[in-house]
Amino acid sequence: MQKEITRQWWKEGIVYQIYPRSFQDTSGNGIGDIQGVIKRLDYIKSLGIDIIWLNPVYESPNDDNGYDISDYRNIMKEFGTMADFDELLAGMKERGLKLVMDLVVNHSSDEHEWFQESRKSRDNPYRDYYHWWPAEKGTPPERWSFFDVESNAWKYDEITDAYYLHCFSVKQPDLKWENPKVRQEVYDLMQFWFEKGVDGFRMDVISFISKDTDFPELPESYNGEFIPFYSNGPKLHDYLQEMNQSVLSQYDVMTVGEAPGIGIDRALDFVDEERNELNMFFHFDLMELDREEGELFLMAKEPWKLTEFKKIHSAWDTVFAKKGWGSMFLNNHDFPRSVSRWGNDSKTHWYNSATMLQTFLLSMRGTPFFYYGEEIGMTNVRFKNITDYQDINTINRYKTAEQNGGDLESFIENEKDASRDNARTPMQWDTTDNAGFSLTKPWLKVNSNHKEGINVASQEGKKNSVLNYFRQMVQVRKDHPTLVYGSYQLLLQSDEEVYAYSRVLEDERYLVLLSFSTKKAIKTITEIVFEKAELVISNDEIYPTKQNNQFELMPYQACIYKLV
Ligand code: TEU
Repeated sequence: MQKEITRQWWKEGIVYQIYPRSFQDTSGNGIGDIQGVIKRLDYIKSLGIDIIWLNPVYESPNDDNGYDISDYRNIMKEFGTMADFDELLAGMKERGLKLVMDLVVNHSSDEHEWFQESRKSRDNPYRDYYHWWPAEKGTPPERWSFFDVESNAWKYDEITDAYYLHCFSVKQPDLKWENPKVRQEVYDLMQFWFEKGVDGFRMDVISFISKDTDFPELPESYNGEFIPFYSNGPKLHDYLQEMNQSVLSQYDVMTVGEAPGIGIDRALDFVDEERNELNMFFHFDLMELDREEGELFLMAKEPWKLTEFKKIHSAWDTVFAKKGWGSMFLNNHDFPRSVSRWGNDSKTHWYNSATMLQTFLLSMRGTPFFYYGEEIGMTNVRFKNITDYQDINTINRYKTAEQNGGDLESFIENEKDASRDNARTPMQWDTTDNAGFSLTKPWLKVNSNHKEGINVASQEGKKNSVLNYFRQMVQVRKDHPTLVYGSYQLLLQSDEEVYAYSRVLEDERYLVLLSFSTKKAIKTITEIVFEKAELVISNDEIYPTKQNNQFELMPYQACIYKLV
């Protein structure tokens, strides 16, 4: 049955994520800034995208590059001023671009005034803004922390002889959502940004906000995986509904929650329209595909399989077939570059695989999220020395390995594929020494392949460039609402070389063929009946075959056909 279509700008829009630290430096300190984004607005507009998601730009001591916020109503000094921000927003509105900000409210920085007050005394008015465990109760029950060298989420604080909870670094204490004052503070700051005119929020680890504040010992059912355990908070949906009622429902805005630990079975709890919570969320199933079981940062020994890749996307499409709406992404600031991870960044296959993956994202149901540099096929940097890494995640896990006498060489081998810094190297604008990102030494080394064609300037005037294919494919999605709203049917389910599917809306049908193989592939589509397949777009030459339903694909070729 065809789902009833409710058209929304955030369903039809294409998102471009900007990690401002790495996008464009204009102040000359080696760090990207807001003026840098302003400088590149015409470029961004030229991509055909509609929405920018900006990673955190708020005041922050940068323990975790802006995900540790010390003032939610001010701009990070390295990035500029509020006047710069206002100029950015105005420049975007002029160009018809929407702005989605990052909302990081599971935790704040320990340098936020709330925490500074909270730690002063046990009866401070802000005490209850955070989770404290008085030392006289003994050592608190085990909780795991992402960026803690000891993996311990409890940090002892001498001033009040108590421990505070930090699911991320020691400088990211968790806010206590159980306190209604905290929730009101969050709604107020959201309102502040909406009143300025921002168009929505991407909500950082929103699935973690609710906690059992008795902090019981881990239950018997606990299986060693903290992420799903953290995302199972008892009041999570009460808070999201309250947030919706208090703020979101008053504006025409887009919300996308980052939801580690949320599987298919709980998906609709967040996005079923009737529940009035969020519009979309990011699941982590794909991000776990090439990782060891339960280990988000450890590459699996076995290569990932295309059939599994298809299974994940097909299953998630089914969840939202009747209710809710999905999101599609292949990389972001936390995960390696898509072409290196899901495609093939060797010289031979780079162009086809980068454009094939773009075709995939732009021909699936669900809002597509691109990450800066993906439009030019930026690749993993694969740093060899620990001194080149800047990410707290890599650095602190390295320290842990060092302390435990772990194998540091294999640690670095793993980080070459897994580290978040792979995705954070500066945007490659041209072939000059710092890739046009900055006139001084960038905060994180530039990938040297900006000299070999992976940069905007070299690709701009070239017909067959990853960049220009991206623009063309964006236009294809815009011209064909079936690719946005149509139903999805998986074809060639058990094939390990080609991902094939149809998209159907009323009497319009499209066939999408994506090769994930380094070899030529000849496939016959038998699941659907058609007489003629008219080509809509392809990233390689088309080789006609004898039968109508047979297709020969070059390595990593992508084609979309209209079926008649
Ligand atoms: O990430 C949350 C998250 O679940 C991380 O585990 C993510 O999977 C990890 O970074 C992968 O390496 C969010 C932000 O996206 C991340 O940048 C922040 O560091 C984190 O929250 C804390 O705010």
